[in-house]
Amino acid sequence: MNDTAIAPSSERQAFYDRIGEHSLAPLWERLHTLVTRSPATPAQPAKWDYDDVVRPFLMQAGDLITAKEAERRVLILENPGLRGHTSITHSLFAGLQLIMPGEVAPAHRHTQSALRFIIEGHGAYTAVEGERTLMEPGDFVITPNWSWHDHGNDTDQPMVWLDGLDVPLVRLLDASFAEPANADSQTVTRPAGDSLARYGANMLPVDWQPSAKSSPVFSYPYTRSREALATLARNGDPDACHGYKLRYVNPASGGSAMPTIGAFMQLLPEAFGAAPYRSTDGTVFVVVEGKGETVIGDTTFRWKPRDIFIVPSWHWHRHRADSEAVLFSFSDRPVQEALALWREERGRA
Ligand code: GTQ
Ligand code: FE2
Repeated sequence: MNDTAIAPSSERQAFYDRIGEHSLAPLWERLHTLVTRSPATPAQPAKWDYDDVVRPFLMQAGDLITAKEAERRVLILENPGLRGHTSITHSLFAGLQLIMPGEVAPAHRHTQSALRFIIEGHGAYTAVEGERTLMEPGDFVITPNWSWHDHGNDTDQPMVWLDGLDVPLVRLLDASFAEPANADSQTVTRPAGDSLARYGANMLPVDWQPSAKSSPVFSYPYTRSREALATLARNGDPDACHGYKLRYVNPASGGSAMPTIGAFMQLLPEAFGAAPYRSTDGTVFVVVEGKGETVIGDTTFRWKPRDIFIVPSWHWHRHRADSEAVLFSFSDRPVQEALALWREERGRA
């Protein structure tokens, strides 16, 4: 790859200046940075240490501003290669949201899709379209695009979760719409657990036809995901790159839970050393259980529960688990697959 632009002679530069005044530019000065032989993301590998770094700052934010005033009290996990862009990968946003006891994050809706992956606290709720879901660590909860949602904490402990949204993707497409609700909290119209019973028991209501592209199940409890992984680990051999890995699905379609964001959970057995892997979907990982490390390129990131790390597009990486480990992850893979762009490559162990 040749990274250096052809040095323009002063005559060429004068020409560029003349055409620039007419909103014209020479493609030949830029083509090599656009149509690259392989992905050249500005996103960098990075890790956020939850217990020692992020959590103390998050609690300080709790003293600084209320959830109501902030609308959402979130610390953005901003990729060091994308500072100022509010992005963790080129297409995705991630942040850690804190709700203190007694607080409400007021109801609104928007065209951005959101996932919540619960980090700490027990029993605060997210309400989606009139149904409250109580949250526990390891639960995966979705807020499909254009669905009303508010969050509230009726417990006596702080509640923290990771937000994953397609904000940068929607910005790229200039397709953002949003509106606040009339009241801070939605009226509860269905009991907690209703959508899980209705759509999440490997059954669907007879004669029901999906009206949206997102999953009708709002909550994927950790107890169920964890049990599935434990059973897989007892019953067969791990994948060389992923260990035991499952993806969260929309039960009505078999596709991802939301059209723009794919989410996954994997179990790495004790002392497992994964083979190298890379794919075009830059991926955010959250450590749920266990200790280990992930080597991304030539940097080793040590991790423990609640740490968050990012593997940018097309970066070779390999996971190693000291003790049995569980990793949650999300990426824009469904978007890339729908557009026939997604690629992966496996290396030798
Ligand atoms: O909880 O509704 O991190 O609308 C960013 C935008 C969270 C939310 C974020 C949002 C939310
Ligand atoms: Fe929101």
